[in-house]
Amino acid sequence: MKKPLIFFLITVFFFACEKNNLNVVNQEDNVITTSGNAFVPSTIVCNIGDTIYFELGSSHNAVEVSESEYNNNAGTPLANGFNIDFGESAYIVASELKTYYYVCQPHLPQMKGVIIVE
Ligand SMILES: [Cu+2]
Repeated sequence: MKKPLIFFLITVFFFACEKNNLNVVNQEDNVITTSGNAFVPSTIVCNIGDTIYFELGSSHNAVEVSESEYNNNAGTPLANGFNIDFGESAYIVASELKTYYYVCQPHLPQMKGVIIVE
């Protein structure tokens, strides 16, 4: 009687692994790099729970700001927002259903980006 249960658990385990791998593939698409004074891409649309990777050039940072700071080309960090330092490779998890606004502080007003979580 135990064999079907073990088979079931193994099947579930493999399906879980397969789903994980699919997520990893999606995550690899969510990579933000820098080129000149721009984030590439400057707009990312992702799903809640996705991981977003930043690979910043040495003269660029990525600081989350409020929507109004973003619209005013201002760089005051958002309280409890993400703050990725100059030249850093790091990631965030899009854990909130919202639009994340971020800027590169020394290259305002032109260097800005958004992450739209659907
Ligand atoms: Cu910059």
